[in-house]
Amino acid sequence: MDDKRIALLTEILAGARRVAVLTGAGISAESGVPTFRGKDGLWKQYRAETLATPEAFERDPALVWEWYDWRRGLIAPVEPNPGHRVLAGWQDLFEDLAVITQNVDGLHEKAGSRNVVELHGNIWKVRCTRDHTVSESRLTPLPEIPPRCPDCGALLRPHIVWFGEALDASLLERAFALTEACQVMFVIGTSAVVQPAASLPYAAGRAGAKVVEINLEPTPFTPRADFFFPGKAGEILPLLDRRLRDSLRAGGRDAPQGH
Ligand code: BV8
Repeated sequence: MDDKRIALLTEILAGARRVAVLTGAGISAESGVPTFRGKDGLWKQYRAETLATPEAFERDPALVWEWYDWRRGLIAPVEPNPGHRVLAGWQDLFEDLAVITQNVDGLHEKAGSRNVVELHGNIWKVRCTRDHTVSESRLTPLPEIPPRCPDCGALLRPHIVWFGEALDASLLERAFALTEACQVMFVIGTSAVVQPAASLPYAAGRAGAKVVEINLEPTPFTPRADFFFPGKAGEILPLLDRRLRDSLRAGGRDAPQGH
């Protein structure tokens, strides 16, 4: 890790009040949650993009629910990793720290993050296809596939945004507002291709924020990043956290040891 770059970023962070963080599947990889791209993105022979669509659900709701039941079974036992925990800890270091996630695994909240915008929904929530009531369901495995609404018997669907479906307008608005108001934006563990989430880092740059990307490998956004730290989020974030807290304490700020 380039020490001079870390020192420069730590200085910028020490003066920042509003920070926004965009996360993707990569931040949960070290917790054991499969990512979308690459060999992880496969379930049986289906690509995630073909199962996570209203058409697939229309065609075969049981198959789509089998896939979500499998993912819920994978996610239920896993714990947040040091990457999630550092972000939760940063809530006490900045005046405003918001996490905008594409992940549906709920691990940011599990790590203690309070200000989380779940752009693509949450795998532990279901929605009635008749009256769109949203409720929580944590049963794994699901006793019945496809599950039905306990009130009206209609099919339940995951409360998740599928490809070709619009995101919740108020959540998207909030994500862009947080992005355009921050002084520093982190872009962590996302391949930065899925829209509209992938537009957020560019909006932050246009609004004058410093954008910091952390990823195992460069992404289409990397040429526009002010800082790019290649590597694992669960290793790089704790390092940045230690350096930031050291510099804040050196500056007389009360910044207790991190997670
Ligand atoms: C919409 C919920 C329209 C599902 C998800 C052509 C051009 C532009 C756009 C489109 C287009 N064709 C279609 C579109 C639209 C489409 C889109 O963008 N498609 C892409 C593929 C081109 N977008 C949509 O369909 C959106 N809706 O446009 O609606 C509309 C508008 C108005 C009215 C009606 C309709 C909806 C998008 C949301 C879909 N739902 N998830 C579920 O989870 O089941 S998207 C899903 O895929 C994830 O949520 C996430 O957003 C995306 C996966 O991306 P990542 O999270 O980044 O994960 P990935 O595996 O790709 O990458 C992981 C990265 O981490 C890698 O870079 C890797 O190197 C790195 N990494 C790995 N380990 C680590 C790490 N980094 C650090 N540390 C590590 N340890």
